Amino acid sequence: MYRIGIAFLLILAFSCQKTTDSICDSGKELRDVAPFPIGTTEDGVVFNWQKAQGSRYFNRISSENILKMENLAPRRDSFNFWPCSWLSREAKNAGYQYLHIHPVIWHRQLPYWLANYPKNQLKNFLTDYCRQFKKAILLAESIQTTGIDVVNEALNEDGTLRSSIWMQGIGKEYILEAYRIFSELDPQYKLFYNDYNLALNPAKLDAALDLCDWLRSQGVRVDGIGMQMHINLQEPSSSDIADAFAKITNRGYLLHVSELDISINPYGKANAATSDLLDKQADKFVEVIELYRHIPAHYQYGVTVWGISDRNSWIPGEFNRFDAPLLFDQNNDKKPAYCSFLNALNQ
Ligand code: 9MR
Repeated sequence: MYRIGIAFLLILAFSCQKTTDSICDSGKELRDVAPFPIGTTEDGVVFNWQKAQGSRYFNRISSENILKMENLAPRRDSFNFWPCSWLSREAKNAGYQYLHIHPVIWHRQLPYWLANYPKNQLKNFLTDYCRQFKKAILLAESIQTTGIDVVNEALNEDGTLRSSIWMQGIGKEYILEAYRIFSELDPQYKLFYNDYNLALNPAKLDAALDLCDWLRSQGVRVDGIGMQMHINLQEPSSSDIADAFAKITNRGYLLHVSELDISINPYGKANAATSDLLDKQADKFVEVIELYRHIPAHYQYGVTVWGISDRNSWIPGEFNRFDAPLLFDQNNDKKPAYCSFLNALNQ
């Protein structure tokens, strides 16, 4: 009886040890355990010539701002593609493995001079820009470029095409032209259509899928959909996220959770990150990862968190409110969400 009691206590002690001993204390980080590439963005930091921080935790980097058109075509008469090779080299030196190029054609962060550009010459400009960008990607091979957001945010919330400068000057064909040029790349470069609110708004997701199907029917390559996933603690719900993931993969597209962050203060009512909010945020990060892990592995292009520390998040500046949507806090310390995220990736 006495022996059985000791054995029972030992088993109990061992199992308690196992539960408290989560992967978080093991020295392993996200990139060590993730079954797919796990990305971040930090060119807010590296662009200021500081040392990159994220490669200890993440193995893929997305270009946050540095490869936007305002930087690559700053003057009307010349392109400036050096940031492409610079980022690829810096990312490699910092210890990243993969680069995701974001974005080629977008309606924001355009060069100022483009507003007065003759509309009837826009198509030639777009063609030339895409060709030169494609060449620059091929030359910038310090680390492997795994994917490219060829067109970003072309859709309105009701699923119609956004009336951007590209739509106004060229029409829907601008999208086809951009994918046509990038389709010439070797298929190892995965071509994405990237947009926001795709889980929250099924009409917009359907429109994105229809757009990509249409592109494919025109003979160009579109490999995947980037769901940005700038989400919050309440929305979208777990079942909305699951439905969106399933729709995308059932239609035969790779899925990139491309700009994940989880606002804890979407309505601007909080002014501090309470432990209750941080725990809820951790749970929501886990929810996303668990759902993502359930899609077939060959559709898992990876999950990218949109920044490292709350200090560099785009949200407080853009919406003029307090928020803390990322995995590291203002002091670059890990938040509760980091450990939960790590454990969820390690399942
Ligand atoms: O994170 C980017 C931020 O630093 C910029 O100020 C902002 C300006 O447009 O763009 C942010 O990134 C956006 C991304 O390129 C496309 N999806 C939405 C992201 C957040 O606005």
